[in-house]
Amino acid sequence: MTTTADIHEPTFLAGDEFSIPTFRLLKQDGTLFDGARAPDLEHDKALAIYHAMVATRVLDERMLAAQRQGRLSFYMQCTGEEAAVVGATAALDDADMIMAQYREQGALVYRGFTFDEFMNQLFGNELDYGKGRQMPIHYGSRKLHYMTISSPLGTQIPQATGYAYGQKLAGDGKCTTVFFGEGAASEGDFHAALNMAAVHEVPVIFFCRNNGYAISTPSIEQFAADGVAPRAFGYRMHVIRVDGNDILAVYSATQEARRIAVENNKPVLIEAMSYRLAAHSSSDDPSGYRSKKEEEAWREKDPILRMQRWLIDLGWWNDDEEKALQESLRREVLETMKRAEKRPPPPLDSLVTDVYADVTPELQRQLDALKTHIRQYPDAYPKGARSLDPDVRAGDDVAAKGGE
Ligand SMILES: Cc1ncc(C[n+]2csc(CCOP(=O)(O)OP(=O)(O)O)c2C)c(N)n1
Ligand SMILES: [Mg+2]
Repeated sequence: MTTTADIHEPTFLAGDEFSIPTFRLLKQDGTLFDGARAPDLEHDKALAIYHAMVATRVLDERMLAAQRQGRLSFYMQCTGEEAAVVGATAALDDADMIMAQYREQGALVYRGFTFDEFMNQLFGNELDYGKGRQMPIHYGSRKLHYMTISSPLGTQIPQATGYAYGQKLAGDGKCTTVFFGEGAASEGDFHAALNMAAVHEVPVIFFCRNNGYAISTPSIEQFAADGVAPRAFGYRMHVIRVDGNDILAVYSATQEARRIAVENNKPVLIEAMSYRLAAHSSSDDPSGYRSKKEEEAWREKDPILRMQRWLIDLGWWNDDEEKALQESLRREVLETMKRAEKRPPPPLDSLVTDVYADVTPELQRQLDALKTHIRQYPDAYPKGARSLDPDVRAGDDVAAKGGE
């Protein structure tokens, strides 16, 4: 425990003496601030980062449009926060664990999750790793060390501490990065996670995306303190606030955070200041709670444009390449979407086959009752659904033909 000096007057402190600066390297015009030094980012890696940011933006635009056309039930965009998410991921080892909230698809794009894999989850078809049991955007990939998304806010934060504790015990030189919004940081789980991580000295990076809103609640109405960063002091944890729209600053801060986490077994808190440029989700309409003027001011700080200008200045990118990239990504999104839409859903039996080692009699009874119901009311179920008999392939579908 820290010993402190005695005082003999009741003197209260409110933390006002702490003012947390924001780490910035890149100006919006693509040039560096005076005295700023760009991190070591070689040509291929810089372009891989840029490619992932643009791919995330294009995927988000097309999938929101698909939701509006009624092809998809739900979607969430990362728009405006691509630098924070992709920049952080690029600074990690590819085998480090990532536990995300739900707006971090850029991390998956960077690690190589294919558009086909995105689409299979979004449409809940037979190739979806989650077997169609979750809403769209609940991605996960064992291969890419990306824990499956779960909707209840904050649950992934203490899980990250636990996972990182396991990594420390294994001594494998890996760490865990957990992403969450400034809104989720108001959950009790956030505090439990930070305290446990600091006490047990585990290699975890707490990456807070402060994007200004928790659905319709602006961050100024969420906490009285100066954002989320000062909370680290309460747990005696390293902390940095970074401009989340500055790809170089995010990359550099996360690289250093990883070094502290892995070499010293110390947790680190990063607060990335950004803005959620799109609606909270496809079910939200921000015009009811914020002005176009505010959105426009942030559009001027677009992280993709900022990086693009830096790349063009270096001679690593040009307008023709930009146009070709945009076109090929759009085409790829549309092609993969069409493919995924056509695939049948997972077999009905998969609802119960891996809940327990063996299907329990009660689950079997429920499955049989469901099948009876589908046979009775085939028109109420999606056409093209697989046969109720797992041995019969789609096409020989019973429900789609109007029942047995
Ligand atoms: C425990 C819990 N409470 C409430 C919700 C509903 N909810 C979903 S997203 C959200 C806002 C989260 O805001 P933030 O953490 O800032 O993330 P952002 O959406 O801004 O990326 C809320 C309240 C939930 N999913 N889980
Ligand atoms: Mg938020």
